[in-house]
Amino acid sequence: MPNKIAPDFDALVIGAGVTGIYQTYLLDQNGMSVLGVDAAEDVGGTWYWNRYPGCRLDTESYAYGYFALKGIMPDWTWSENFAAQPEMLRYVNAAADKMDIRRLYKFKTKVVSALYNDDANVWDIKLDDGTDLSCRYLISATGPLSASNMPDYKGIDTFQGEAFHSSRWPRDQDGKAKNIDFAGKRVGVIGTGATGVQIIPIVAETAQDLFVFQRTPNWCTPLGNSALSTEEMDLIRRRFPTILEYVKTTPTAFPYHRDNRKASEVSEEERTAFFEDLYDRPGYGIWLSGFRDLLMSKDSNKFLADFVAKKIRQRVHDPKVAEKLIPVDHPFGAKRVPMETNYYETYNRENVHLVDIKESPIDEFVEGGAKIGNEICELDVIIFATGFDGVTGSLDRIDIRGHRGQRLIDAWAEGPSTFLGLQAKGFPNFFTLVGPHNGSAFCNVGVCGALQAEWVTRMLLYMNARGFTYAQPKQAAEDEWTNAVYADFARTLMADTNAWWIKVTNKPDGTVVRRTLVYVGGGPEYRKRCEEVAYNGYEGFELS
Ligand code: N01
Repeated sequence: MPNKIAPDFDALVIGAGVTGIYQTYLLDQNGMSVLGVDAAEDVGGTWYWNRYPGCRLDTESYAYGYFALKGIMPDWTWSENFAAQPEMLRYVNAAADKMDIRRLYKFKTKVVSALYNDDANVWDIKLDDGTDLSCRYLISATGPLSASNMPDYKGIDTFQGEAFHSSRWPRDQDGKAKNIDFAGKRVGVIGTGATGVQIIPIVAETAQDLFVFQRTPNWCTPLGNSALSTEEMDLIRRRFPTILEYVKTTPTAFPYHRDNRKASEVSEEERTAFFEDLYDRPGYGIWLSGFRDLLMSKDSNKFLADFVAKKIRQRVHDPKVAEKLIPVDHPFGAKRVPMETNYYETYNRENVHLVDIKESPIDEFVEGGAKIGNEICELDVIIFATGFDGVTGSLDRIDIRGHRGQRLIDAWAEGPSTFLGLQAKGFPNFFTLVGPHNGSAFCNVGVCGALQAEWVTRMLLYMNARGFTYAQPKQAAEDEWTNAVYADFARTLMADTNAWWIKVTNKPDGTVVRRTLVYVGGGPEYRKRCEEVAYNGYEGFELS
C-alpha cells in the first residue's frame, strides 16, 4: 500500500471546456481542493479555440446545453436551433460566471508532465510556467478534438501569405476572431471534414477565388438551421427537464432514436419517402434516426448512400464535380457526417474550384502558393481544416507516467486499454473524462461529459468517505472492458474506415494496427454499466 502524504491539491483538472469546468465546480462544491489548468486565456475549450467563420453546433442547442437543462442557468436563451460559436462561447462563459469557476483556474498554462509518485501516492505535476505541484487525483478533460493536426507539408514556412489551422484562427487585439476580409483574395482550404464543410460556403461568398483541396469527400447532409422565436424558446425552456431526461435515453444523447425497422423491411417507395423526410428535417436525424441497421448492414447503408449521392448530383451542376464530391471509399456514417448549409451549391459558383489532391497531390508550398506538378496554384491565404489527433492526441502531448515510470503513450502505443474508458491499470487516480473507450466521446459531449463528471465526483466522495486514496482498475476488469469495446466496434461498418476515432499504428515490421478510440455501445448502456459498477462498491476497481 502506498504511503499517503497530503498533496497540494486533492485534484487537478486539465481543461476548461464544458466538461472540465463542471468537474472542477463539482469537486469544489463537495469540499475538495481543486486546481484547473488550461492553455487558453479563459474558459470555453473547443468553443474558445474554434473561431473560424461558420463554426456552429450540430446538436440542437437546447439538447447540448447541460447547464441550462440542469437548472444551473434556467433562464438561458438560445437564438438559433444550432447555435454559432460566439453564442456557444457566451454560454460557457455565463456558466463559468454562474459557477464562479475562474477563481479555481490557472489559464494560459499547460501541463508539461504528470508523474505518479509511487512512494507518496500523489501525482507530481509540472506546468509550463515553471510551477511544480502535487495532487492526489489527476483528471483530464482535454476534449476528444483539441490536439490539432497540422500537416507537415514541405515548404509551408516559405509561403508568404497567411496560413493557419482552423482551430487557431488569427485574433484581433481584443481576442476576438479576426474578421479576415477575403475580398480580392485567393484562398485555399485544405480538408473537407465537418470543419472545412462549415468554412467553405462562407469564404466562397467573398473570396476572389476559393480552391478547395480535397483528399477524400464526405457524406454531408443539410443542417437546416433556423432562428428560435421567443415563443419557441419559452416552450423549450419549460421543457428543459424533459429534454434532458429524453436525451439521456438516446444512444448519442442527441434528441433522436433509431427507427425500429431494417431498411430491407420496407418497400423502395417507403424507403425513399422516409429518406426524403429525414433529409428535409433539421439536424442529424438522417444519421441517427434512420433504419436501425444503417451501420451494421452494407445493403441498408447503400440504400441511404445512393439516396444522398442522388441529392449531391441534383445540387451540383457540373457532373464531374458532383462525382468528385461523392464518397466511394466509405459507407454513409462510417465517418462523422458533416452538417452543411449550402455546401454543395457552393461548387456551382464560378469562383470556387475543387482540386482533387489524391489525383494531383500538392508537392510543396512555395512563396506564392501550392505547387502541384508543374503548376503553381497562387494563394494569398491557406486555411488548414485538417482536423485533430483525436481522443488520445491531447494526452500524448503531455508526459504522463504511472507506476514505476511507465509512460502512458507507450502503454497505449497500439490503442488504449482502460476500464470504462475512465482509468487504465498502472495509472492510479488518473481519470480520463470524455477519454478513449468511454461513453462520452462518441456522444453529445455537452451532456455526456457532464454526466461523467457527476459519476467521477460520486466515486471520489465514496472513496473519501471510506478513507480510500488509491484507485486503479483490476486487470481482469480492464481486459474485459477493452476487449468488449474492440469487439463491438468491429461489428459495425465503421471498422474499415479511417476517421479521427481510429488509431492507426504503422509497425516497424510493416504491419498496420487499427484500433478504435471510442466506445460505440451507446450512452444509456454505458451509464448503466457505470451505475452497476458504482452500486457494487466500484467493482472492477482496486480501492485502498
Ligand atoms: O477534421 P476531420 P474536422 N493533406 O478529421 C483532410 C468535430 N466538429 O476538423 O479524409 C490534405 O473530419 C482530411 O482528409 P482525409 C466533429 O466531431 C464538429 O473537419 O483524411 N488533407 C479531411 O478531409 C468532426 O468529426 C463541428 O483524406 C488532409 C480533413 O482534412 C471533428 O470535429 C464542426 C491532410 C479533416 O477532417 C473533426 O472535424 C467541426 C493532409 N495532410 C468539427 N490531413 C460541429 O458542428 C487531413 N486532411 C460541432
